[in-house]
Amino acid sequence: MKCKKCGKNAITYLKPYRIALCKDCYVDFYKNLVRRSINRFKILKRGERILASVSGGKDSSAMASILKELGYDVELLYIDLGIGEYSKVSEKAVRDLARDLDLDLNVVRLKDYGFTISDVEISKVCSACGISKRYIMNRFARENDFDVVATGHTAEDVVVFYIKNIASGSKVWAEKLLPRVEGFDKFVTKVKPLYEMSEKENLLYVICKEIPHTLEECPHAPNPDWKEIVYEIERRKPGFVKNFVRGIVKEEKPMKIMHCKICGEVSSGEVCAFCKLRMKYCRSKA
Ligand code: Q46
Ligand code: ZN
Repeated sequence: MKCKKCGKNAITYLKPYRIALCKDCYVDFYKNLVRRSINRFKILKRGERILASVSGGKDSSAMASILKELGYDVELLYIDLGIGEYSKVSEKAVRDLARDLDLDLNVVRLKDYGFTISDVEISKVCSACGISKRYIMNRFARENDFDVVATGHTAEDVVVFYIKNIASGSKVWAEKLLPRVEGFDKFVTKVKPLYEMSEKENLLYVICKEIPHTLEECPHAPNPDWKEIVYEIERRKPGFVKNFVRGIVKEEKPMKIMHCKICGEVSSGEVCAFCKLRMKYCRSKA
């Protein structure tokens, strides 16, 4: 198989685009895809200070690298959740990433809030982890004058989230599915620069560019059933995932703003979900 652009030996065939590419042409192709996607959905504005939340995994490492490559003003944030060996391996990958990309790295440790994810009962781990990450990203970004928080969510993440919501009968929270959600009150703007990119495309990019990342999975990673269903549809109908995310339409949802009576952050109740976690798990009961 030859590269369609330059005729060298191809390393991949991208079904949604029906194109075979060599390593160098793939890197250019990926860069153009992300650039066009950021423009199409107005995901980022020039001059914005971006806090890129990185986990050491392929997707957020690809995001950090491409944002730097595209000339954005970006710093990294790593949140140490205290998940044993996994957190250690992840932090090492993130430190290598920051060094190779020459980007400033900020590290926040959940244990400094009095608990870690290892203190949470197994059935609630991912929910507690999600709450903690969102809280820390938002608060750190605001307190350090960042304009946006960028996360490495992929097109598959968005599709799985959408389908799971529908399948469980709950109303889809549309904002979580959008590539850019404007900040308000104490919320900083959240963006997903890899909104249209697939995991395979991100992995290929980090491999081609030799960008530090780890393939180590969190020991609490949920059952991959839903993701496998999405992969299977994509296998049978190439382009499904990209078409799906493009088709997601914004649902406006008025939201009543309240502030947590303990920490003052935006909350849907009197006490925010993060402070409830702290009250339950904080060792010092501070
Ligand atoms: S939520 Fe759950 Fe992830 Fe947190 S506990 Fe691990 S698997 S890291 S994206
Ligand atoms: Zn080529």
